[in-house]
Amino acid sequence: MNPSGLSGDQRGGSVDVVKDRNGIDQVLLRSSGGFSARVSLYGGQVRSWMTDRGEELLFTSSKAVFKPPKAVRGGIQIGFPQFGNRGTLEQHGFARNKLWVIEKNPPPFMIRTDSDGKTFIDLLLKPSDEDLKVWPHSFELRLRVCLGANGNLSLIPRVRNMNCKPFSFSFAFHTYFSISDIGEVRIEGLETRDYFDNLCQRERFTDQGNSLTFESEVDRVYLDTSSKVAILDHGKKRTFIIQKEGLPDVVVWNPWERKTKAMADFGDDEYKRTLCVDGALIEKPISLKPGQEWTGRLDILLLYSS
Ligand code: TA6
Repeated sequence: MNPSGLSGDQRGGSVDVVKDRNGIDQVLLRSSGGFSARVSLYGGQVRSWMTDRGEELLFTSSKAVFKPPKAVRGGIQIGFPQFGNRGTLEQHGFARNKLWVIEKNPPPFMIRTDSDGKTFIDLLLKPSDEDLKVWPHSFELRLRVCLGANGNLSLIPRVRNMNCKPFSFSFAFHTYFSISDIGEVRIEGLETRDYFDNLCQRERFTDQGNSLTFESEVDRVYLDTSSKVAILDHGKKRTFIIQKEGLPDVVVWNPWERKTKAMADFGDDEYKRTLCVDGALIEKPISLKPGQEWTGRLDILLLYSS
């Protein structure tokens, strides 16, 4: 199916909708430069992001369960209306486990979208009666997934309060990057920042100032970080540059050996080949008045080194 009219300007790119093995729609974005991305309407999750060389940039576990109601272990999951497991809501909120729809004519954006000449799709999630029972706030959650000709991936989330009273929420793009080996990567851009350590009852620490490397389990929320963070992968000779707006925090997670073995949908050794680095909004939830909208933005750029 080639649903022209689904996305805006495609110039040389294409947008197709295919069914997955559960009969759920997946949107296949292809850029004029030969890059592609696949987005599932289940969870609004980016399931794949592939280069013009056919290299997959996002990790998906070989043990992932491709059957609702659990989110597939990998890709880019949406954490909304919370990230974490506090309160009565399920871990990381319900948005990643709900069926979204394609929105053909989204309302105007309040920020630059920079989508001209790119291939993109707009998705929408509204709460079901079941969602309203666990989180009694009417909202519209929108997501534009945009693929540039050069492969850059942009995610633009929007949350609108459709209630007659204010609500607050947190948000995260829980992103499983595919890496060569956990011993071969480092993160730059988080030096000297404070972080909550989930391995120490969320105690607050200050980063010591070196780039972050990995020798054991890490589960941290870096607070109020700079707008640019880089994941340098020496093994694959490539760097992911993460640029973000409206998403001040960064979650860094690698479960390491013991925790990975405890997860049924994570292959025993796979912690070596993935690293989660999430643009997020956690420490200071956003409060929206009735009718108000919040917009964020995450751009992931790929650079190769020789
Ligand atoms: O900080 C990331 C984190 O919250 C970890 O604590 C870990 O539980 C991970 O997300 C994955 O969560 P999930 O619910 O997808 O198994």
